[in-house]
Order: sequence, then C-alpha cells, then structure tokens
Amino acid sequence: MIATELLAAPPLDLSPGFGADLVAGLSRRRKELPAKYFYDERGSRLFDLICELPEYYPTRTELDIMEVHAGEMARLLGPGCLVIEYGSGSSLKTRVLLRELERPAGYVPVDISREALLAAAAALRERFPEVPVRPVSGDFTGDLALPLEGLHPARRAVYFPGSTIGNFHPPDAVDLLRHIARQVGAGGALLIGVDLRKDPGVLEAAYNDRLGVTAAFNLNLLARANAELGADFHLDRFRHRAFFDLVRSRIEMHLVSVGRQEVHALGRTFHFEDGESVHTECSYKYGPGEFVNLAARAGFRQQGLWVDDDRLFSVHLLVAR
Ligand code: SAH
Ligand code: AVI
Repeated sequence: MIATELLAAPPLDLSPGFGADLVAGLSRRRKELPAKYFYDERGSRLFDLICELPEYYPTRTELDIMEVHAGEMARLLGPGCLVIEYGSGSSLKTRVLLRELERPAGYVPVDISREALLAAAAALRERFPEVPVRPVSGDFTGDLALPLEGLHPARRAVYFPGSTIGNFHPPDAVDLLRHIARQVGAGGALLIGVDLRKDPGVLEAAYNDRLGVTAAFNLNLLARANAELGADFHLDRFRHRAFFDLVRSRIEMHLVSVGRQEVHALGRTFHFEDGESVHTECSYKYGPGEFVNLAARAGFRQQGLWVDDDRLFSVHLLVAR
C-alpha cells in the first residue's frame, strides 16, 4: 500500500539543490534559474549537438587552436603534470592536450552531468591507457574532494575549456578563479578557453541557430523541472530568446512566457505575465587583456595566449602566484 502511494506521488527532488534553486529563482521579481541545471543527460547531449552547429563557432575554433598549439602548451605545462578539468563534458579537447603532454600524472575530469562524465572518462581510458583517469561528479564551485591517492604530480594544472567561465558574472568568475588558484597551489597552472567579444551579429546567430537546438537546450531546463521536481511547465507556452547586451558584453538567454499563466512546482504556484521571462544564462565575452586583468584579481599571471586568425576565441595559460 505504502509502496503504491509512493509510486503514485509526484517525483521527489532527486537532484540536491535544483528544487531549492528553482523556488528561489522563480520567486524573484526578475525570474532566473542557474545555468548549471541545463546539464542533465539530455542537456549534455543537446550541448554536444550545439557544438556541431555551423553558427556555434566556439567549439570548432577552440579545437583548431588546440590542434595547432597544444604542443607548445604542453611544453609550458611541463612533464608529470596532473590535469584537473572543470566542466569536462565529452573531453574532446582534452584528447588533443593529453596527446602532447609528457607523462601526465593523471587526469581528473569534474562535471555536474554524471552520465556524460562517466562515458567520456571511459572513452579516455581506452585511448590513454597509461594515464590514471579519476572522474569526479559534482559542482566545481563547491569544495570537492579530489581522488588523488597514489598520484605524484610534478605540477597541478586546471584545464577549463569551452568558455564556461563566461557563464559566471565577473565577480563570481574571480571567486571561481581564486578557488582554482588555491587548488593548483603557487606555481600551478590554469589553461582556460575564453570566448572573445565580436560582431553582435555573429554572437547572436551562435545562440539563435536555425535548427532550434539552442532553443531545445534552453527549454530542457523546464522539461527537467517537470521530470525531477514534478513541475507542470507547458513547454509550448515558453519561447527561447537570446540577445547580446553590448553594455555588459554578454549574451543573455531567456525563456519567455507566451500568455499569462501559472506554473506549479514543489507545492508553490508561480505566476507569469504575458512576455515575462526567466533569465536562464549569461555568456560573457571578453577582450584578451580584459580577461588577463580579471585573472590577475584572482592571483594569476599570464604565461601564454593563443588566438585564432579571425580573433573569435582565446586560450590563456595562467600561473598562480
Ligand atoms: N568542456 C566542454 C564542455 C563545455 S559545456 C567543452 O569545452 O566543450 C559546460 C560543461 O560544464 C558541461 O559539461 C556541464 O555539465 C559542466 N558544468 C556546468 N556547470 C558546472 C558546475 N557548476 N560544476 C560542474 N560542471 C559544470
Ligand atoms: C558552456 N557554455 C560556455 C555555453 C555558452 O556558449 O555559454 C553554453 C551554451 N549556451 C547556449 N549555447 C551554448
């Protein structure tokens, strides 16, 4: 009897933090949801599709930069380096780096999207059997214990590609970079991909693709709330909106309510006016010097900078003081 009741009840909040953050975010005057919740299994698959889109230049551009310069990056990182990757996703760019590194001491991918993380770690182990791979599933903004037993690195390096740092407001980005500086220790390294400010037309196209994959990625947040929190969002009553804010130098993604409506979740009712939006993501774009200044506030000095010929994307090598 009890078991049947449990089965009939709405799904419990299975992801710690999502329910609380959803209630807090939708209770604000300007509604918002944290971007990290995009990445459940389906969200990670949609992100991989975004990376293949003709409009979404960051992934292929950063990969090209890695293909050309990973040898030099690896030389600067030195032998016996431990690579801790933040937001590793499918770990595709990492393969290029690991290929060039001399006797890497280990690879620790950290990602909030568990299934994607484990699949990527398995693929990497197969390709680099000599490298100890120790995946960590969790939020890299928190204090995660890293499984480093038995590893004796000459140096620690955090690899943080994809411009995921751009998804943090600048003061939060500085906090996260400080956290990384502590994690790698004095003399440790940060190799980080940062999307560059550019023609707003190019930026806006990248977040408004013709196939609607980015829209599906954005709406997946609501589908996830329905599945995991028992919310009743009607996905066809919200539309994707993305635009570049020139003053703040950031792409903003929103989900805009089509008509007045109410949504229920976790025993609460949330009211939406027609056209009211939920702000789901910021993606800040930096000039190279601007990012170096931001990193300096977190205790990093610049050692290397690589930019593609079209000046679309940058990869920085920074050293913790
Ligand atoms: N590094 C890959 C993927 C970038 S997408 C690339 O360059 O293409 C961003 C990745 O970061 C996703 O895999 C997502 O699951 C992960 N992520 C986002 N926020 C996170 C957080 N707070 N903690 C851990 N992982 C996070
Ligand atoms: C992971 N992150 C850097 C991506 C970005 O471009 O801000 C996420 C994304 N959002 C929409 N498209 C891609």
